[in-house]
Amino acid sequence: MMLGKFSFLKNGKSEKKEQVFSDAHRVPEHVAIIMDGNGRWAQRRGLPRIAGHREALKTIKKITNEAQRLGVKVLTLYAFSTENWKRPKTEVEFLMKLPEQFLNSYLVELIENNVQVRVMGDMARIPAHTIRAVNQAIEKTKKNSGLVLNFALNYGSHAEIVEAVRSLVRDALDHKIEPDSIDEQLLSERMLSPLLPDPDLLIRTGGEIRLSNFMLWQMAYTELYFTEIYWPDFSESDLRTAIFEFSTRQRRYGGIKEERNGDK
Ligand code: V0D
Repeated sequence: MMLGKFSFLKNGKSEKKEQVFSDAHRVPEHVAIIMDGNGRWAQRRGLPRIAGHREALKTIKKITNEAQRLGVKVLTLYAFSTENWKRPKTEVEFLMKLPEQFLNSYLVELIENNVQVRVMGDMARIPAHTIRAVNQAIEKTKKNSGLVLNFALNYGSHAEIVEAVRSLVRDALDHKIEPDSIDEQLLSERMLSPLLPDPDLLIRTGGEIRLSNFMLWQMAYTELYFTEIYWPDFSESDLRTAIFEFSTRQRRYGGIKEERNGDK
């Protein structure tokens, strides 16, 4: 039954598309992606690593469109980690031009598609030209009500948690909060993603099977999906496969919940 429901997606027949969207629990609300394998994709073709990063931008655009089409509400993409500064200076400089390249190519279309661009991470070390481009995109799309396209930029989960704790301790020392009032909710609110739901599905491309300091707090209950496919090769149908796999896991969980709780 579910296979049927998803197989029509491949031919994109719109009459049945409705059914999937009305069955919202089968589509993850928030998908997070670790877009790995770009350098290896390029090297395998005898190209410099940066050619892979450039190709990665096209994949972001394709996957953003498909995610929106499928009814995903938030797409978080791991663009640059706090550990990525260890890469050669020339590669880092190239990477810092990618937000501008991406936005020059696609911002107009993102605006037309009602996408909201957001960024989470420590902007302190990001070059001014990059920040300018990113802020402009955030500003120009902030009133949009469609898919939230959230880039993790100079992001690290441990640093995020440390910052959240510091801000709570400051408030406690200022007698703004009681130490005993600190709970999961309060800590969540000090994270960099306070207004977003936690990711339902994490996809990591490129064959590594680890989280690499990505949204550790937020991913306590996230379904994890790993694929060998390099990010530049990751296609719309690969996204549908990942979401289909997610929906089968959800369905099993739902079954147990149904037995226990009746309705929900
Ligand atoms: C390189 C693969 C989009 C992973 C994707 C500065 C690494 C391509 C952005 C981007 C990067 C960021 C913010 C924004 C719009 C676009 C990006 C970086 C790297 C690091 F508002 N791709 N991308 N940023 N890569």
